Amino acid sequence: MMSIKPKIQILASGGTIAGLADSKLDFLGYTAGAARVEEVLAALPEINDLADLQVENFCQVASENANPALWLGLTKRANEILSADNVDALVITAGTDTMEELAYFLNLLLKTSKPVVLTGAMRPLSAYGTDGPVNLYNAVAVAATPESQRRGVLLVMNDTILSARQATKQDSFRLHSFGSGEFGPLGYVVAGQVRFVAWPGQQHTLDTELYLTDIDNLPPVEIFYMAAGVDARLLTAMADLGAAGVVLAGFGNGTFSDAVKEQLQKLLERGIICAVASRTQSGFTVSHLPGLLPSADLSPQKARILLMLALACGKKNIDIERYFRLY
Ligand code: DAS
Repeated sequence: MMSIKPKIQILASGGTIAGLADSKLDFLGYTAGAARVEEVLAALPEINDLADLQVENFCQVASENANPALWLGLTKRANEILSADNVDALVITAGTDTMEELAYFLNLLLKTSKPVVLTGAMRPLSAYGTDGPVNLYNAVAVAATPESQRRGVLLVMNDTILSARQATKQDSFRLHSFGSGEFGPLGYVVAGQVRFVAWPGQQHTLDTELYLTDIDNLPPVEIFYMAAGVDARLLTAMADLGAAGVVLAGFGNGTFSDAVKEQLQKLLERGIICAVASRTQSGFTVSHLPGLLPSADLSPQKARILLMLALACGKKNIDIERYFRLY
């Protein structure tokens, strides 16, 4: 009997998976996003056994140059692709430096139950032992699996399936760079064999109250990183430069110095929405100042994404506090 393959669209946005250098030993100084995704696929004829693929090069950037405007454009295009009847799932290739932010951004805004999988690489396409082609193969295998539906946006790197909300880049150059800390992976994928072991714990995609149609611009939200003796006046500088919100990467469970407290109070009086995350890698935060919103267990960089989107949708403190717990 003839098997019907799923129709999967690959949307490429650059990164190391499309990185090229003159030397096969150049693992660090290559040009990210130099190749088109067709060049990655050329190394992978077996991928066509998994799915009927369509490809689109949305952009070719190094993800350190990504920004909310680019993420908004990518999200709009992804929503368009996912709404087509002839597309069963979407795979997005991206740079790993800000992949966790893009993944969470999509997780909050895409309105679909179809699988959406992000992948990239730690070694450029031109290097010995590049992980890009096998990561792409595994990402397509995960996207082709009906079990991936309704799990929110997934991130596939180094044989591991992670939730967009929890995934974080936790190593600067090694292949096992991505993890989810104490939350653990959602599953594994080895040479295209997929095994899920968990569901994401928070609401995502169809279940969030954040809609792209409400969003034209994202208000600026900055991160202030606590360190002993840090100059608290920099918080006021952020506000003076136009920040609509500030995420404090606090100590421990969300603490900060008296000097920072004084500046935070001034920001709150000016109507700037302030949230507190933790610079620790696990656990949750509490609010040590009235009006300061605890980000639960979101990292500072993901708390910033949620705060930006909530502010863009015109949400107020009461909703944003709820979103930090639910999303
Ligand atoms: N600089 C990196 C980026 O594009 C390379 C990578 O890891 O993809 O994010």
